[in-house]
Amino acid sequence: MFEKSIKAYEIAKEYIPGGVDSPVRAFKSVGGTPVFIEKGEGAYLYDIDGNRYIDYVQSWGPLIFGHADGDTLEAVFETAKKGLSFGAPTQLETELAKEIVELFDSIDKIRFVNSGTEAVMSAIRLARGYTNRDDIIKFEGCYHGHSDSLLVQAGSGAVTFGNPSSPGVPKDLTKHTLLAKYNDIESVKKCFEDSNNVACVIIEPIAGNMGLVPADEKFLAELRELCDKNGALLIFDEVMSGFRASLKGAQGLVDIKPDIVTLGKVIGGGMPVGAFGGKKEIMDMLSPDGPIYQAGTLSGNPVAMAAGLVTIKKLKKNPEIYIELEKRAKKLVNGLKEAADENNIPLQIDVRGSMFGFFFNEKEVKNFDDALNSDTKKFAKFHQEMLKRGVYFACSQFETGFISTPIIDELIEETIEKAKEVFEVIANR
Ligand code: KE4
Repeated sequence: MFEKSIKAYEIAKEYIPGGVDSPVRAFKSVGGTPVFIEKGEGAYLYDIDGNRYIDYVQSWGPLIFGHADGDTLEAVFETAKKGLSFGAPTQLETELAKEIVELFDSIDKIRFVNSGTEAVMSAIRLARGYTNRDDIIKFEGCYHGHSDSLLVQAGSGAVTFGNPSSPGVPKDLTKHTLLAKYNDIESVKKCFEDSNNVACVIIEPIAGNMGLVPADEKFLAELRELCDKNGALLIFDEVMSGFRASLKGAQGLVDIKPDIVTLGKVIGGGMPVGAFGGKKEIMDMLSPDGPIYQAGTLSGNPVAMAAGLVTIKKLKKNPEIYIELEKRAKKLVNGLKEAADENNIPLQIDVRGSMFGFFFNEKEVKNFDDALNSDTKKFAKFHQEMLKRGVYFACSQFETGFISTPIIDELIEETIEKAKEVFEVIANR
């Protein structure tokens, strides 16, 4: 079933560390060989062995209209014919910026970069420069890309200052990153007691990197108040939830306004795009008008802008898409839950717009400690068995799934039928 992928993986590992260009793709937490993809079409991925999968990863979120969307490809082809990149301003950047600014009350101005990591790294520098403070607060279990200040794990004991979570990240840097517990406002207050030098708090308002764990609205409101009280900026990292949880991401679901927003994934329509935006008085601190430096050779390149523009315009023209995608997401997770219940397998499920998650866990998951109590062995078995049956879920318990427009009810029903088989296999092991 996977012969060619197995061979391709061996060869890839000779030239690329771990055989992949991003670690999660290596299937380390679910076992087996990552399947090498030949092509994507609508709801489906096709691997080099000719297997077809219903794809609930959708490139980790960007492809809200599915693989090889006709409108997006046409925009890319037409724009590419005029040149791939100029390193000079184009009106496409202004057009996409305008589409996003008009949607978000919290964004007066926005700058494009090439990844979510770059967006967050730049937003952190902007917050530090604007407040003239060095410390930041992040939450255990939230992932914001791989810039040094954010590769931090909880320090020992009660201290809130973080330690590097990866070699190569200087302790001198991570001592400026304090860690709080998601959905726990007391832990944030503790961080503000431990530092009077906090530039910003950064949070995924709907966490998608510990599995799907939405923040309680009350918690976000208290977070907003705490930031105001302490003169710190609030950054919503909506790289994943932006245009996925709703047309306005988490900000379309809760009435809390951040000072800076980071975006990515869907705004590139499958091409490399990240962005960070916020109030004019903050954003105007950026070079060339302001003193805070940030730059990028391919930032705002016309081909990526064209892909993002056609995607955002289509979403804005059809906002009812989100109601439909949420219905399908709920149909999927409710079907999984029913099948798991029939086999006495504990499963926690949740949905936010087109995002869905499920934990092999006895209790509701409210933070990273809860998430870590999940049965990752059961998850791995589920992933492997579903893959063999032509269903491609995220290859880690600590990720989120996505419904895109070509994933229609019939495919969700097919997925649920296959999950029933797999839960029986798991229950009878
Ligand atoms: P990128 O640098 O990978 O484009 O974005 C980093 C990032 C920032 N903020 C949030 C909330 C994110 O979810 C991400 C990236 N998400 C992961 C998926 N869990 C990307 C997949 C990967 O690492 O390969």
